Amino acid sequence: MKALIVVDVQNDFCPGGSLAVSDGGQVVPFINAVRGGFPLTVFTQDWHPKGHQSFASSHPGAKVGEMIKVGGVDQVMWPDHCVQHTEGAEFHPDLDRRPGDRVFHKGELEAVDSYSGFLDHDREHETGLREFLQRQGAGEVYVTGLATDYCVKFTVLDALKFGLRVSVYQRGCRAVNLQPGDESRAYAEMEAAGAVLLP
Ligand code: VGL
Ligand code: ZN
Repeated sequence: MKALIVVDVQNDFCPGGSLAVSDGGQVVPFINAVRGGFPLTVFTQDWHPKGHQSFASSHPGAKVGEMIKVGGVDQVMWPDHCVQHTEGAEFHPDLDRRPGDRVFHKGELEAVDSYSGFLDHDREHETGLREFLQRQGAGEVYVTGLATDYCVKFTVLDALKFGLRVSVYQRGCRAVNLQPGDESRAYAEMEAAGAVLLP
Protein backbone atom coordinates (compact mmCIF):
# COMPACT_ATOMS: atom_id res chain seq x y z
CA MET A 1 0.00 0.00 0.00
CA LYS A 2 1.20 3.50 -0.73
CA ALA A 3 1.09 6.48 1.60
CA LEU A 4 1.48 10.21 1.06
CA ILE A 5 3.75 11.98 3.57
CA VAL A 6 3.08 15.72 3.78
CA VAL A 7 6.04 17.42 5.43
CA ASP A 8 5.69 20.59 7.52
CA VAL A 9 3.17 22.59 5.47
CA GLN A 10 2.91 25.15 8.26
CA ASN A 11 2.34 28.89 8.34
CA ASP A 12 5.88 29.75 9.41
CA PHE A 13 7.28 28.13 6.25
CA CYS A 14 4.86 30.02 4.00
CA PRO A 15 4.94 33.68 2.91
CA GLY A 16 4.26 35.86 5.95
CA GLY A 17 5.79 33.26 8.29
CA SER A 18 9.03 33.60 10.23
CA LEU A 19 10.99 31.09 8.13
CA ALA A 20 9.16 31.64 4.89
CA VAL A 21 10.20 29.55 1.93
CA SER A 22 9.56 31.41 -1.30
CA ASP A 23 6.33 30.18 -2.88
CA GLY A 24 5.88 27.80 0.06
CA GLY A 25 2.10 28.12 -0.09
CA GLN A 26 2.07 26.98 -3.70
CA VAL A 27 2.51 23.38 -2.64
CA VAL A 28 -0.94 23.42 -1.06
CA PRO A 29 -3.16 23.12 -4.18
CA PHE A 30 -0.85 20.39 -5.49
CA ILE A 31 -1.07 18.39 -2.26
CA ASN A 32 -4.85 18.82 -2.10
CA ALA A 33 -5.11 17.54 -5.66
CA VAL A 34 -3.02 14.40 -5.16
CA ARG A 35 -4.11 13.24 -1.73
CA GLY A 36 -7.32 11.72 -3.08
CA GLY A 37 -5.21 9.16 -4.95
CA PHE A 38 -3.73 7.78 -1.72
CA PRO A 39 -5.41 5.35 0.65
CA LEU A 40 -3.33 6.88 3.47
CA THR A 41 -2.05 10.44 4.04
CA VAL A 42 0.05 11.44 7.04
CA PHE A 43 1.36 14.84 8.11
CA THR A 44 4.48 15.92 9.93
CA GLN A 45 4.52 19.09 12.00
CA ASP A 46 7.63 20.95 13.19
CA TRP A 47 6.74 21.49 16.84
CA HIS A 48 9.38 23.27 18.87
CA PRO A 49 9.29 24.38 22.50
CA LYS A 50 10.07 28.03 23.18
CA GLY A 51 13.83 28.57 23.47
CA HIS A 52 14.61 25.67 21.13
CA GLN A 53 18.33 25.09 20.44
CA SER A 54 17.85 25.64 16.72
CA PHE A 55 16.75 29.26 17.29
CA ALA A 56 19.42 31.94 16.91
CA SER A 57 17.62 33.77 19.73
CA SER A 58 18.64 30.95 22.11
CA HIS A 59 22.36 31.64 21.57
CA PRO A 60 23.66 35.11 22.47
CA GLY A 61 25.47 36.63 19.48
CA ALA A 62 24.35 33.96 17.01
CA LYS A 63 23.02 35.15 13.66
CA VAL A 64 20.23 33.61 11.61
CA GLY A 65 21.61 31.48 8.79
CA GLU A 66 24.99 30.74 10.35
CA MET A 67 26.15 27.34 11.53
CA ILE A 68 27.31 26.91 15.11
CA LYS A 69 28.24 23.91 17.23
CA VAL A 70 25.59 22.89 19.73
CA GLY A 71 26.76 20.08 22.00
CA GLY A 72 29.54 19.39 19.49
CA VAL A 73 27.12 19.07 16.58
CA ASP A 74 26.67 21.47 13.64
CA GLN A 75 23.41 23.36 13.92
CA VAL A 76 22.01 25.94 11.51
CA MET A 77 20.68 28.98 13.36
CA TRP A 78 17.04 29.57 12.43
CA PRO A 79 14.66 32.34 13.30
CA ASP A 80 12.15 31.33 16.00
CA HIS A 81 9.65 29.17 14.12
CA CYS A 82 6.90 26.60 14.64
CA VAL A 83 6.67 27.22 18.37
CA GLN A 84 4.13 24.83 19.87
CA HIS A 85 0.56 26.15 19.98
CA THR A 86 1.32 29.31 18.00
CA GLU A 87 -0.29 30.43 14.75
CA GLY A 88 3.03 29.92 12.95
CA ALA A 89 3.06 26.25 13.88
CA GLU A 90 -0.44 25.67 12.51
CA PHE A 91 -0.94 23.98 9.18
CA HIS A 92 -1.59 26.21 6.18
CA PRO A 93 -5.30 27.08 6.39
CA ASP A 94 -6.07 25.77 2.90
CA LEU A 95 -4.42 22.39 3.41
CA ASP A 96 -6.99 19.61 2.98
CA ARG A 97 -6.97 17.84 6.33
CA ARG A 98 -9.57 15.28 7.28
CA PRO A 99 -10.84 13.68 10.45
CA GLY A 100 -8.65 10.72 11.29
CA ASP A 101 -5.53 12.09 9.57
CA ARG A 102 -2.48 11.27 11.66
CA VAL A 103 0.01 14.02 12.56
CA PHE A 104 3.57 13.29 13.71
CA HIS A 105 5.34 16.00 15.70
CA LYS A 106 9.07 16.57 15.48
CA GLY A 107 11.66 18.82 17.11
CA GLU A 108 9.89 18.67 20.46
CA LEU A 109 13.05 18.25 22.54
CA GLU A 110 14.58 21.59 23.44
CA ALA A 111 18.17 20.36 23.12
CA VAL A 112 17.96 18.43 19.83
CA ASP A 113 16.84 19.48 16.36
CA SER A 114 14.90 17.18 14.11
CA TYR A 115 14.51 17.60 10.38
CA SER A 116 13.38 14.07 9.62
CA GLY A 117 9.76 13.12 10.12
CA PHE A 118 10.96 9.78 11.50
CA LEU A 119 13.80 10.44 13.95
CA ASP A 120 15.49 13.37 15.62
CA HIS A 121 19.13 14.26 15.03
CA ASP A 122 20.47 12.20 17.91
CA ARG A 123 18.80 9.19 16.25
CA GLU A 124 17.30 8.17 19.57
CA HIS A 125 13.76 9.48 19.52
CA GLU A 126 11.35 8.21 16.94
CA THR A 127 8.21 10.16 16.09
CA GLY A 128 6.13 7.01 15.67
CA LEU A 129 5.83 7.43 11.90
CA ARG A 130 7.86 4.36 11.04
CA GLU A 131 5.83 2.08 13.27
CA PHE A 132 2.58 3.58 12.05
CA LEU A 133 3.43 3.03 8.37
CA GLN A 134 4.53 -0.49 9.12
CA ARG A 135 1.30 -1.30 10.96
CA GLN A 136 -0.71 0.12 8.07
CA GLY A 137 1.25 -2.00 5.62
CA ALA A 138 2.60 1.00 3.72
CA GLY A 139 5.78 -0.12 1.97
CA GLU A 140 5.84 2.73 -0.49
CA VAL A 141 5.74 6.46 0.30
CA TYR A 142 5.38 9.62 -1.77
CA VAL A 143 6.84 12.72 -0.13
CA THR A 144 5.78 16.33 -0.58
CA GLY A 145 6.04 19.57 1.41
CA LEU A 146 8.55 21.94 2.99
CA ALA A 147 11.40 22.37 2.85
CA THR A 148 13.17 20.38 0.14
CA ASP A 149 16.69 20.96 1.47
CA TYR A 150 15.89 20.19 5.12
CA CYS A 151 12.87 18.32 6.35
CA VAL A 152 11.83 16.79 3.03
CA LYS A 153 15.37 15.57 2.35
CA PHE A 154 15.94 14.06 5.78
CA THR A 155 12.52 12.43 5.79
CA VAL A 156 13.22 10.86 2.39
CA LEU A 157 16.68 9.62 3.43
CA ASP A 158 15.30 8.02 6.61
CA ALA A 159 12.41 6.42 4.73
CA LEU A 160 14.95 4.82 2.39
CA LYS A 161 17.06 3.65 5.36
CA PHE A 162 13.97 1.99 6.76
CA GLY A 163 13.54 0.06 3.53
CA LEU A 164 10.56 1.94 2.12
CA ARG A 165 10.23 2.67 -1.57
CA VAL A 166 10.27 6.45 -1.90
CA SER A 167 9.18 8.92 -4.56
CA VAL A 168 9.40 12.69 -4.23
CA TYR A 169 6.99 15.10 -5.90
CA GLN A 170 9.19 18.00 -6.97
CA ARG A 171 6.15 20.12 -7.86
CA GLY A 172 4.98 19.64 -4.32
CA CYS A 173 8.18 20.80 -2.61
CA ARG A 174 9.95 24.14 -2.13
CA ALA A 175 13.45 24.82 -0.79
CA VAL A 176 14.95 27.29 1.69
CA ASN A 177 18.11 27.69 -0.44
CA LEU A 178 20.30 29.28 2.25
CA GLN A 179 23.05 28.77 -0.35
CA PRO A 180 22.25 28.94 -4.05
CA GLY A 181 22.01 25.40 -5.40
CA ASP A 182 20.93 23.76 -2.12
CA GLU A 183 17.73 22.62 -3.76
CA SER A 184 19.38 20.78 -6.65
CA ARG A 185 22.00 19.29 -4.33
CA ALA A 186 19.22 18.02 -2.07
CA TYR A 187 17.45 16.34 -5.00
CA ALA A 188 20.72 14.80 -6.20
CA GLU A 189 21.34 13.38 -2.73
CA MET A 190 17.85 11.91 -2.51
CA GLU A 191 18.16 10.35 -5.95
CA ALA A 192 21.62 8.92 -5.21
CA ALA A 193 20.20 7.31 -2.08
CA GLY A 194 17.50 5.59 -4.13
CA ALA A 195 14.52 7.95 -4.25
CA VAL A 196 12.54 8.34 -7.47
CA LEU A 197 12.17 12.00 -8.43
CA LEU A 198 8.82 12.83 -9.96
CA PRO A 199 8.28 16.14 -11.75
C1 VGL B 1 12.63 22.98 8.63
C2 VGL B 1 14.37 24.37 9.13
C3 VGL B 1 14.10 24.29 10.47
C4 VGL B 1 11.84 22.26 7.59
C5 VGL B 1 12.33 22.87 9.97
O1 VGL B 1 10.66 21.92 7.84
O2 VGL B 1 12.38 22.04 6.49
N1 VGL B 1 13.66 23.70 8.22
N2 VGL B 1 13.07 23.54 10.89
ZN1 ZN C 1 12.42 23.58 12.89
